[in-house]
Amino acid sequence: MFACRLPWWRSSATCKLRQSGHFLPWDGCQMLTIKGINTTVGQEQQAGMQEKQILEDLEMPLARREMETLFQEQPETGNQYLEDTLLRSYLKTHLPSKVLEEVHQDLERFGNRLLTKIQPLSWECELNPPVFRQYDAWGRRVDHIHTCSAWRRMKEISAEEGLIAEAYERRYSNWSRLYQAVKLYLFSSSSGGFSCPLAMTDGAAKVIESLGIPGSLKNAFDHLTSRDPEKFWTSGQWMTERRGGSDVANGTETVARKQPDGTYCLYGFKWFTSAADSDVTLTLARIADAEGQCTQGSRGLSLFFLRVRDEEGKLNSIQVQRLKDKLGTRQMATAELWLQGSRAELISAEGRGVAAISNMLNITRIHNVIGAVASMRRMISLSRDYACKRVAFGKLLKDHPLHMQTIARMEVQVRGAFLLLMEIVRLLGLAETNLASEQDQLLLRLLIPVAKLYTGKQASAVAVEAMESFGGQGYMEDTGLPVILRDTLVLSIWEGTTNILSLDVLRSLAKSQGQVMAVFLSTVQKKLELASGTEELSPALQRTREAIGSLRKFMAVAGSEQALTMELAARDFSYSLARIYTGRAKPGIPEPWNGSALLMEHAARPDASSTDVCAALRWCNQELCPVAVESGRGSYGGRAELQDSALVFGNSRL
Ligand code: UCC
Repeated sequence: MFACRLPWWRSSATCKLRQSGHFLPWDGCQMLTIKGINTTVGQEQQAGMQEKQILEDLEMPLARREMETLFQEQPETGNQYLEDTLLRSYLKTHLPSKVLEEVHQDLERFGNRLLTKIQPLSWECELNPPVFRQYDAWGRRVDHIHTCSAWRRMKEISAEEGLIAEAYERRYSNWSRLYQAVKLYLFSSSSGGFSCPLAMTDGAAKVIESLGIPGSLKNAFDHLTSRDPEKFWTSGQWMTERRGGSDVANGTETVARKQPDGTYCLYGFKWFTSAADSDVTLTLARIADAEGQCTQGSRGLSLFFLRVRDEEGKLNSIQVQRLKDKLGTRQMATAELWLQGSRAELISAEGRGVAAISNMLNITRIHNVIGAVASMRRMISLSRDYACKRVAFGKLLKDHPLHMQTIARMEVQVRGAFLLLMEIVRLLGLAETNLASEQDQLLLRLLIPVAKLYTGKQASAVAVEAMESFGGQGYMEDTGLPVILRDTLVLSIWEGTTNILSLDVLRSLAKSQGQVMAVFLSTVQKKLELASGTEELSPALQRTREAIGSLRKFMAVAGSEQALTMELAARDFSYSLARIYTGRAKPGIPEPWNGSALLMEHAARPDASSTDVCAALRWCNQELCPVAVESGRGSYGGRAELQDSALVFGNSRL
C-alpha cells in the first residue's frame, strides 16, 4: 500500500513503459499519468501488458481510448555511490589504497541500502510529519511530539552506519572525517530530513570533545557517538529566541540560575528548536548573579548542556508551545519551547558561550555544505536520467543541445561545490588528528563560512533550474521533486544567512589580523605558479591569476577605506573567495598535479578525463572576482549606500 504513495522516481521498482514516440507539444501541463504506476509486484509483466494496451489505444481516436496513456518515464537513479564518478575519482586520488579498499566496499553496500531500504523511509517521513499533542484525552498536559516509525528508524540506521561515530573513532586517522562526510553526503538526499539532527549531534559531540570530554559529559559523548541504535542519542542546538537567531548576542534572553548542587535552572523561550525530539541539547543562557542581574551582550552568554527528558521520559521542565509550520524540512519537528527551570550543566567558561558554541556552528555549517552538494547532485542525477527517457519534438531531451547545456552548467556548479566540500573535510580531518599546519587551520576557519554561504546559494539556484528540466512534472507534489526544492531552500537561511556568514568571513579576517587572507593569497599564488605545466588548463590558470591580482588590488584599496566598504563588499568578497579557491591549488599534492585549482587539480590528475578539464575551464569562465568588478563600479561607497536605500524605499518615508 505504501509503495503506491511513493513519488514515481522513488518507487521500489520501475514501471518500464517505453516511450511511445508519440510526443506532446510541450513539457508539463499536458502530461498524462497512468494509474497504478507504483505497483510493487509483477511490474515487468504488468508493464508489458500496459505498453501493449497503450499502443493499441494510440491506434484509436482519442475519445475512444480506454485508459490514460503515459508518455514519460519516471526519472530514477541507481546506487548513488557507484554512479558518482567525481566522488569515486576523488577518493581514488586522495585516499591511501588500504583505506580506499575498505571504504569502497562499505560505500557500495551503503549505496545499495540507500536505494532499496532508506529511500522509501525518507518518503514515509515526508508523508508523516511529526504531530504535536498538547493534552491527553483527560485534559492533562503531555506535550507529546509524535514522530513516525520511519523517522525513528532513520535514527537507528544512523547509528548502525556510524554516521556520527565514524568521525570520532578515527579508524582511518585524518581520513575518517572525510569518509564520514562522504557517507553523510550519500545519506543526505535519502535521509528524510534526518540530516538535520545528525548535524547538531555531530556539533554537540565536537563541542564536548573540544572541552576534553569532561567526566560529567562522558556518558553523553558515548551516546552521541554510539553505533548502537539502542544507545544512540541525537542533540539539538537551541540558539534562536524571539528576537531572532542571527544576533544571538543581543537576542538571547534566557536566564540561568545556579542551584545549590552546582547545576543551573534555565528560564526562557526558545523560538526555533530544530529536531525538538532530540535527546539532549546545547543552548545559550545568561547566568544571573545573586541579585538576579545578567550581563548583556555577547560577554553575558554561557553554554549549557541539558537532557530533554529524564529517565522516565518526562520533559525537563520544558513546555512545548507549538510546532513550526515550515515551508520545507517538514519531516522534522521544529518547535517553540518554554524552559521553565530546566536543569542544565554549564559547559563553557562563564561569558564564553558564543565562542564555545562556535565549534558546533562550524560543524553544522559543514553539514549544511554536505546537504547543499547532495541536493544538487540528486537533482542533476534525476534530470540526467529524465533526459534519457523523455521525448520532446521528436527526440530525447538528451539530444536537444540547449537542454544539455542547461544541465551541463549545473554540473559544473556541483563539481566545484563538491571539491570545496572535500577540501574542507580534508582540512578538518587534519585538524582533528593534529596533522594540520597553522596555515591549514586558518584556511579551514575561512573556508567554512565561505563554503556554507556559497553552496547554499548554488543549491537553491540549481534546485530551481533542475526542477524546470522536468517541465510541469517538476512542479507536481507527488513526483517528490518539490520536496527536494523546499528542503534545499532552507540551506541559505539556517546556520547563518548569506549575509551573516559573509560577516563571519570578515570576522575570521579580523580575528586573525588578516593572516587568513595572507595564507589564502600566498597559497593560491604559489600553487598556481606550479600548475602552469598543464597546457590545456592555461586559460583557466590565466583567469585565476587575473582574479587573484584583482582581489589583491581590492584588498589594498579596501584596507584604507572605512569599515562600511568591507561591510558592503562582504558578500561579493566571499563569493570571490569561493570562486577563486574552487579554482585554487591544494598543498601536499605531488607533481604534476600540485598547483592546480581544486577543479584544475582534479583535471590535472594523470587519469583525469577531458570532462574534468572542461569543468575546470568552464568554472573559470565565470566572473571569478565579482568584488573587484563591483568595487570598480563604486558599489561599496557612501554614495552607493544612499542609493541602495533610495532604491529600496523610493520616496516613501519609512
Ligand atoms: O539553530 C539553528 C537551526 C539548527 C538546524 C541545524 C541543521 C543544519 C543541518 C544542515 C544539514 C542539511 S539555526 C541558528 C543559526 N544561528 C546561527 O548560525 C548564528 C548566526 N549568527 C552568528 O554566527 C553571529 O555571527 C554570532 C552569533 C557568532 C555573533 O555573536 P557575537 O557574540 O556578536 O560575535 P563575536 O563577539 O564576534 O564573537 C564571539 C567569539 C569570538 O571569540 P573571541 O572572544 O575569542 O574573540 C569569535 O571569534 O566567538 C568567536 N566566533 C567564532 N569562532 C564567532 N563565530 C565563530 C566561528 N564561526 N568560528 C570560530
